[in-house]
Amino acid sequence: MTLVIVPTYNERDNLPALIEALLRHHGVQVLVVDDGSPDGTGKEADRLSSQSGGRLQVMHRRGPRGLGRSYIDGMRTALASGAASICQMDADFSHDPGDVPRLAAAAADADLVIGSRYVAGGQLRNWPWHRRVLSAFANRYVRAITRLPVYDATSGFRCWRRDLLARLPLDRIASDGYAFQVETTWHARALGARIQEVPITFVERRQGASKLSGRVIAESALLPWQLSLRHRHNRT
Ligand SMILES: Nc1nc2c(ncn2[C@@H]2O[C@H](COP(=O)(O)OP(=O)(O)OP(=O)(O)O)[C@@H](O)[C@H]2O)c(=O)[nH]1
Ligand SMILES: [Mg+2]
Repeated sequence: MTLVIVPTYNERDNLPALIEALLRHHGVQVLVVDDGSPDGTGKEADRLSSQSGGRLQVMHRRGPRGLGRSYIDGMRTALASGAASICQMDADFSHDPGDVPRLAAAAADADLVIGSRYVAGGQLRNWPWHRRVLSAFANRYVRAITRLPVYDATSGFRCWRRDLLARLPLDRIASDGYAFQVETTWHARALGARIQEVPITFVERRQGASKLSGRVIAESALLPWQLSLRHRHNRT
């Protein structure tokens, strides 16, 4: 079974179509991790869950919100569920739910599969130029400093083989936005994981507003330096 973790904050209008598209795939289950969205995403998720025949679980988080914390809580629950592979994706249709079986299948020969915009065949659609520049720069920056052998380390569309995810030091991961993806990739490599990138087409969000903030960008700018310093001191 493949469990897809979908963190949500104000994604009510995207959620029904996303869940329908995901549950169309045999052997796929979904865990929505909602951070008390003011727009009622959590309630909508509960409604969809009640019609899902047990294939959609909903976690309602309280306290400070955050993408990284949501993923960590979701990953713990996912590991407890016994899923063989655990995927993560955004709720806004930037990631195509139709790609999930392809990513999950690639996890047969890799420990971490990253849906990548920056390998041959990867594409960006309808993204404004300033987002393209920021994302391309961020990935080159991360690769130059951390030497991670990955072209899209900030991608949030991934599938983990269960054994690798179980070995990640989840309680030591502190970063939140895009930096969370970089930090988990870093740990994967430190654990000797086989990391594979498969091309995806990333599309501008369908509905709702972006949550990209200055704080998220600042965190992402600092993290590669912290990781490479840790590495020099031989800690992972
Ligand atoms: N649980 C939770 N989910 C979040 C939070 N912030 C963003 N998300 C979700 O995480 C996914 C990816 O969000 P981001 O890529 O950071 O930002 P975004 O809002 O999608 O921004 P754009 O894609 O640039 O429009 C989406 O499904 C969001 O709803 C948060 O604090 N908590
Ligand atoms: Mg998005």
